[in-house]
Amino acid sequence: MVKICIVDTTFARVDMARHAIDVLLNLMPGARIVRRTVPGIKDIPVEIKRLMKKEDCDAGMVFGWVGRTLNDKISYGVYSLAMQLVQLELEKHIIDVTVHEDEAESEEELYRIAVDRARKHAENLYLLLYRPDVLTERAGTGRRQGYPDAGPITW
Ligand code: RDL
Ligand code: RDL
Repeated sequence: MVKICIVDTTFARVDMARHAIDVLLNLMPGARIVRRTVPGIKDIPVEIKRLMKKEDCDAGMVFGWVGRTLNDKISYGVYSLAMQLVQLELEKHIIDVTVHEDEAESEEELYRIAVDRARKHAENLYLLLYRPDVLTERAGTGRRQGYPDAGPITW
């Protein structure tokens, strides 16, 4: 039975994990999901690392929301690097689903980006675990999460 650890934040303005869990359980009906929530992105790396070890999860997903200010962007840089280190140390994939608040002006568009990114990256986690062949088939096809696919460049 596959086990997926999830950490998200109260800082986020959309409950992205809920949408990702919906996709994960559709693709992997037997999966066990363990979820924790922390205040902000800088609290995620230690929480997900501890949870992955304690629960012996096979893979993880983290959900971050980055505000519009320079301080927020610096926080994201620190967080993102820490998440890479956690993955290298655990030797397990932890998909990073992050929405930057300045990706869109309207709340409607931000919501659409957040849900689409969460759902598509949940599928990506399934593919990383069970269907790496499908990802290889998609190599070079300009896939995007949160937006329509950019598509391939053929020349
Ligand atoms: O450890 C407590 C906080 O420092 C931590 O929760 C931070 O992640 C909070 N935080 C910031 O301090 C900040 O400047 C966050 C952001 N920006 C941000 O853009 N998104 C967050 N947290 O999730
Ligand atoms: O762990 C899931 C994703 O976070 C990871 O696949 C990222 O590499 C996806 N990604 C971004 O989040 C981003 O802001 C990518 C880019 N930009 C990018 O420019 N090129 C990528 N991925 O290959």
